[in-house]
Amino acid sequence: MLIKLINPNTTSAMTELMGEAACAVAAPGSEIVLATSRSGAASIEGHYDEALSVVGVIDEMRQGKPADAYVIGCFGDPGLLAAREITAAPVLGIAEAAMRAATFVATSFSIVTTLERTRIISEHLVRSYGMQNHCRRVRATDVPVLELERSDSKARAIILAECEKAIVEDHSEAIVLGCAGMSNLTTFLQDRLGVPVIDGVAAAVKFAEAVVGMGLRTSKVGDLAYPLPKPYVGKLADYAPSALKLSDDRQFAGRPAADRR
Ligand code: 2AL
Repeated sequence: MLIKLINPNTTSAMTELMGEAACAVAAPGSEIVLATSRSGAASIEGHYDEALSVVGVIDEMRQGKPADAYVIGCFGDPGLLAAREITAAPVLGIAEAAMRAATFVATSFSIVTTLERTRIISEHLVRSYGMQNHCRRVRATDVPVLELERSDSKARAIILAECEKAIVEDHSEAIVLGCAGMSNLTTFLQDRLGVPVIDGVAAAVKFAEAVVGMGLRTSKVGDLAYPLPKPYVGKLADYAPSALKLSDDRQFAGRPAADRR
């Protein structure tokens, strides 16, 4: 099974970090293909960064061999529903996957994320995924995304302290890591906190394996149907649905991956 893990930001070191988290949990038959967006922001820390990252995600989905499943490796899940529209292969976002995984092992969780401004983005996601009954609080650390990449950074200690507060003050029973750049912190934090710590990259890869293994494909009835053909103009002319070359994918819609070999 081929799972394409797309980093919507343009920092390839972060893609490598995510790749390690993905490969650590992937089943022996899963091949993880890493892709770093070639256009957009070095880190995604706001609505603007997020909106503009979607084109890079679509580009990576159009590149190379079609995958059995796609994972969008940024905690805002940028472009998740748009990505689901253009393929019948399952597409998973790390925020949704992490929150759903948390509900299997705890009745409540807190999300510990990066900058204060990204807290609001996570709060939107909590509501859109219907997680209000489970998410006690979203906590920002004010650690910038790229700070997570620096070996001399105090980020680990700051994140650990925020997680400790989540357990004591929010009475949360699990921690959801609110950034793909935190995917190497799971063991470090879990060992010190004594509660489940969920990295969305690992969760999304495992859920992708499960969904593909069940022979499920994205529904093409309703809002996730292929985009309607129509002209696109200007800089986005190449993104007109008719230019997306979805035909190979389209003929497999609704059929299990196993039937395609
Ligand atoms: C993220 C993430 O996961 N990658 C990125 O560039 N920004 N999310 C976040 N909350 O900071």
